[in-house]
Amino acid sequence: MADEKLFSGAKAGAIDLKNRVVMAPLTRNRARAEDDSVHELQAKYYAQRAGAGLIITEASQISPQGKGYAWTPGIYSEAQVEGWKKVTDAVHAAGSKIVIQLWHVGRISHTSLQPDGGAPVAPSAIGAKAMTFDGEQFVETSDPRALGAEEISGIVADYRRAAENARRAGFDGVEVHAANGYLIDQFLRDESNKRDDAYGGPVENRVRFLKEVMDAIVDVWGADRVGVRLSPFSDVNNISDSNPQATFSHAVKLLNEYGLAYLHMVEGQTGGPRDIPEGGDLKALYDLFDGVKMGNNAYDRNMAVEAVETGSVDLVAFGRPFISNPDLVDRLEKDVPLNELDPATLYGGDEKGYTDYPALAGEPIAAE
Ligand code: 8OZ
Repeated sequence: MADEKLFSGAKAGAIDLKNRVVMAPLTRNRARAEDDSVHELQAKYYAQRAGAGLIITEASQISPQGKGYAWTPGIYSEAQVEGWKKVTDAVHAAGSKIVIQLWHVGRISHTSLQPDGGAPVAPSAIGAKAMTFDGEQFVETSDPRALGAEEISGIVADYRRAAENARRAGFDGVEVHAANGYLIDQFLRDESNKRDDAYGGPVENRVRFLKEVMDAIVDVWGADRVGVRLSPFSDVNNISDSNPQATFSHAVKLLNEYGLAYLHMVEGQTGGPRDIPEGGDLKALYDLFDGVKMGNNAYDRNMAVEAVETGSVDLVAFGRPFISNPDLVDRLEKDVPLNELDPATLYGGDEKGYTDYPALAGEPIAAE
């Protein structure tokens, strides 16, 4: 075993990790079309990747309204809980820990994906002009309607129910998806949140929705089994803010109060360059958080080893490399080449490009 700290055990709140390599949340669009549930295929996929110290599932909608793409899984129905139980059992049997990423897409949706074909919801009626996939083609997101103040408590209740469902499904904790231009991020940023009530205006108000969601989820799980993902300097899904440093300083200070399992940051552009825009200071944001820091975005082995060694982060989440390398941790430890990713099989489909990437010759994949 390599003796770098990256491969040593750690704790993320109450969750014991055998190493500091995390499988990042990765949308793969292979849930069952009829009920957005996962099944044996996903159990096999995640268990194959149980070399990770922690697995974060693909983003999973907390309600039918929270859905924005075809074939993403949910965590609001009994069938979905039953399906996720197969996944958590398989991952635990293969020796890792797994948390589910709780997701509401807000305005990043299309009427064809919404209950009764209605408009997606958002803090304000401002369209993202982003793209989504409706099951047949890529389409522009539909213009949203602004949430009524009285509807917001209902969405918080949906997060609570999803958190409770996650417990029943056997997860080790949950990650709140507050990144990448989805609903919580839409509330945080002043471009997408023009509300004039208690949820909009100054940043103290724009963080209120995040706080209410966190309060509900922490009440279910205890703070030490809850993580949060932010992407302060990403404009993915056409999100923007006039002063992300100020907005996210406020958000991180709020999150720091809970004593969470971890804070997970997308460093730079989601899935793109790691550059931080002028006026942005990622380290200053990390420094506002006293707990476990998880970094993500385009890390390679050397960067990850160094980041953990120097303490700039405690855990490193790998995304795409985990898709094509089920035995990623083994390969990183041995410092051997990685399999290439096949972009054609990223979203949707079956076992091809999902559970058929090979481990190193002669090495078993974790689950086999
Ligand atoms: C890629 C495709 C669809 C959704 C995210 C959940 O960006 C996603 C996502 C990624 O956080």
